Amino acid sequence: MSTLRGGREGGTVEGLPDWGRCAVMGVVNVTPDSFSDGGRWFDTTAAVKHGLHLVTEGADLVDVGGESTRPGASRVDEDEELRRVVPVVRGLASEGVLVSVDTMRASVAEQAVAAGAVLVNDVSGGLADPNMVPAVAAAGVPFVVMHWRGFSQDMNSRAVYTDVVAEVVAELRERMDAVVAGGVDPARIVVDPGLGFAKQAPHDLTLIAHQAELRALGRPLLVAASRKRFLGHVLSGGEGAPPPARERDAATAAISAIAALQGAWAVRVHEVRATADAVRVARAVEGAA
Ligand code: PMM
Repeated sequence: MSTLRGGREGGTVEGLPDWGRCAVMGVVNVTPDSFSDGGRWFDTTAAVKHGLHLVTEGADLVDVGGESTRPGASRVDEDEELRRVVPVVRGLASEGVLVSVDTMRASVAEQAVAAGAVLVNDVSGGLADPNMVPAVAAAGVPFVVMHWRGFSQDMNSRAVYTDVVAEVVAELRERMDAVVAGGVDPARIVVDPGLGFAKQAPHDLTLIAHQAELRALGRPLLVAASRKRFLGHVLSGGEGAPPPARERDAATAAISAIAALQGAWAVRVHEVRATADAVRVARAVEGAA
């Protein structure tokens, strides 16, 4: 019997297509300082063009964000976040792209949905803004609930676990319950372990190795490993300087294949082409099992 835990079990999310394999979410960070691609798409026209390019490379969804969440980052002003995000969402949605909005603010989520976004991706899982859960419930759109322990400025100090898998699962379950109690349709919830958020490299790797336990939460899983610190750590062997973020795309594609084979619903990546290939290969292997 096969030991593969197939992607078809990744589940479906009410309100979004079933792609029949792990979906690919391409990232457009409209920020001057994002963790891995900051400054490159900090202009509406360039950002829309980049999002369209990611679709041609194989992205099923494009995630648009205007606030950097790299470790140590301070918060962006609400007006500035709206100014960055909404026109890019509108531009991509008007071209028929399925757009997700990456924000911790209810106002940004609401205006992005009004501009055509079909999914709200909140790295705080609704904790940063008390108006977020009611806004998502009212909008009736899918919602990504990520594991989060606090804002980026001091999140590294919160990377303390006795059993990272059990604690992340328990904290995510708590958030899922709160989000459902707040009126969000459980069929529209996606969960995400929040790789790199209040986590050190060994925590991230352990969570990937134990993806089946996260899937036991019973909702589709989003895995967002792209270019993150733990990959730099793996590539440098923990010694010497890690390769820069933009040289971590092959490592990212490796995680995409692993996540897809373990049944992730979607992977969120900056460089789409290699991951689009990786998830198709994973699906083919799974089909042959
Ligand atoms: N990571 C980043 C931004 N948004 N969204 C979800 N759902 N999960 C993540 O892990 C996540 C995210 C930070 O990465 P970036 O600044 O390099 O895009």
